[in-house]
Amino acid sequence: MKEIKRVFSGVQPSGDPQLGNYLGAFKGWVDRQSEKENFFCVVDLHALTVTPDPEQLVSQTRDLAAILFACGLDPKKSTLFVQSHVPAHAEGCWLLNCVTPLGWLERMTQFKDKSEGRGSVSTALLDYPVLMAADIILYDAHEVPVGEDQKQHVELARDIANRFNSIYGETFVVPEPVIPDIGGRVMGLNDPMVKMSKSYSHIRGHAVRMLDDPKEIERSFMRAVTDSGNEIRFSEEEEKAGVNNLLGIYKVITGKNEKEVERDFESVRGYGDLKKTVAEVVVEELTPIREQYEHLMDDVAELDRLLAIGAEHAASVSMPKVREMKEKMGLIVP
Ligand code: ATP
Ligand code: LTN
Repeated sequence: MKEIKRVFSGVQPSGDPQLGNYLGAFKGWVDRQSEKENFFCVVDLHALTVTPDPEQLVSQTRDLAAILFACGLDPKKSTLFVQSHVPAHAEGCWLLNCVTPLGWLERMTQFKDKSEGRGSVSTALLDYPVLMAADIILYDAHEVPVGEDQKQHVELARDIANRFNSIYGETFVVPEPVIPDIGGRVMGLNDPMVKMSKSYSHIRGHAVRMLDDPKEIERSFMRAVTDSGNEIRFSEEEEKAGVNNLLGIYKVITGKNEKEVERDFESVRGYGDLKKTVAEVVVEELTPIREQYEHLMDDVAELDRLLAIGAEHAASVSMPKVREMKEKMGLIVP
């Protein structure tokens, strides 16, 4: 089995990427890309589970890839590719379906949340975590950097890897989720009890979108829901969730610890100034990313070329793994 530690993570092209994606996932991917061998994937097949508009899916897939490069993913250090460009993922998913008990999938909280209230959901929505397990284990990834909301899915990937290994013999590395302590859960600005999410980024005041211009970002923060008090401190209390969220965002971006953050706001009077300061650091962080994104989108052919190189490298790792699975499972491999 592989000696070098591998990292795998993915993101769905399911809407406008938002600050939570950046702080909970992309920033950490970029900051640590020199340490290990990295694979990052725009998971368009996962996005299909909720039947998006085809034209929108095309543009969201390119946009997301460009944003990831713009955040600083370096093709020399990280392999970035589009999931559907590497057939091993869909094929591996089918093979893993055959060892995954249905009950494991029915228990997934994301499935329960996403199917709630819908008259009918696709089979693919239920199967979503098996495709995600294939993504991860086909690369023998040791580490999966994700936000808190994905922990249960990575644990399922561990269970599936263990099950396959115990039926067919050692085949997969059993992956570990790696969750950042605070950026792991950025909350909605309109409701600090709900996770900021790109599927809700069209709802006014919910999310800061990564490509919003500075004025829009400032407006979103100024509207952020807080409490009726005026104490600027980290807190687990439900009432302080809004302020806690703003401080958490500031903390991850500045890289300061909680004491230093609270000290920065010691002499600040009222939440208006807190919101303004947090908006400023976010604007400073996102502006170069937006500019680099615009630059990359000026040459879509070059973007597609980079993604094709990524897919080729990804396939060179995952296709042999699928072959090994097939042989072990008793399929004739030509
Ligand atoms: P969707 O609304 O389509 O589920 P999402 O915005 O929740 O999208 P995903 O594509 O599901 O984002 O996730 C991409 C990565 O961003 C994952 O690692 C996920 O854990 C992380 N992430 C998403 N939202 C947040 C958030 N609010 N705080 C921290 N991390 C987040
Ligand atoms: N379900 C993940 C996206 C995802 C993923 C993966 C993350 C698909 N495949 C593999 C890590 C590893 C989400 O963030 N919603």
